[in-house]
Amino acid sequence: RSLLQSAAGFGLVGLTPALQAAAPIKPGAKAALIVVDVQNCFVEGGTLPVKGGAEVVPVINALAPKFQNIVATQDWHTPGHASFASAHSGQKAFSSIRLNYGEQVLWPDHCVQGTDDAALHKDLQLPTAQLIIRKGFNKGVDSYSAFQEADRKTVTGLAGYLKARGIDTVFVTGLATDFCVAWTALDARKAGFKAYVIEDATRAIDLNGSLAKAWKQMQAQGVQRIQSSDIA
Ligand code: VGL
Ligand code: ZN
Repeated sequence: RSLLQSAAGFGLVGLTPALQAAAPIKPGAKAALIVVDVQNCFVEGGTLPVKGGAEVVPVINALAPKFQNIVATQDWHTPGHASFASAHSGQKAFSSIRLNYGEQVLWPDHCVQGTDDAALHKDLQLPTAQLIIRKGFNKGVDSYSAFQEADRKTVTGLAGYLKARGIDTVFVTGLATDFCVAWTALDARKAGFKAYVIEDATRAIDLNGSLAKAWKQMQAQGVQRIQSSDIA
């Protein structure tokens, strides 16, 4: 036996949990799939396209039949919304400014209420979804999270809705991993839910390291990072 083989042999006991495939997760009556912002604006051809954004559609469509509870969200901005660079003179998209509630990334005009750009992706199949929650409709306040606006005070009502229906666990999917998905998962934890992010059912914007930062924050808050193949 080489030194390496012995080390591997002795190490096996300690390594076992990492080597074992985790048992599949079966979402029950107390779990909800949250499908975040799978809208035309966030896929190729939209106003704020996320690289590979449309690739989440078949993954989410395959997950949907495994859930008894499904909530979809739509980014739903007013024209001239405070999160648009165009609403601030001299500001460029993807830069950052301070608004009265804190730091705000400025985006191209996107997901304006009632436009085709803001519609859910046409191939998204969620016939059993029970609630569509719209967010970011207050002109002066952004809302990445499906639970709470960026002022960190105004709630959307989603936590109350889920709790009233006995739901204690959320599985977050959609766009974008590092903004609306991450903020939704983090606020789910804050509101006392068990939270998973299904990584291959998301795609990221990744602006100045935002994706790595988001995963780090999520891990620190107990959000579990899983793959769609982990769901039974
Ligand atoms: C989002 C930027 C601006 C998102 C929404 O859905 O992640 N990102 N508005
Ligand atoms: Zn937005």
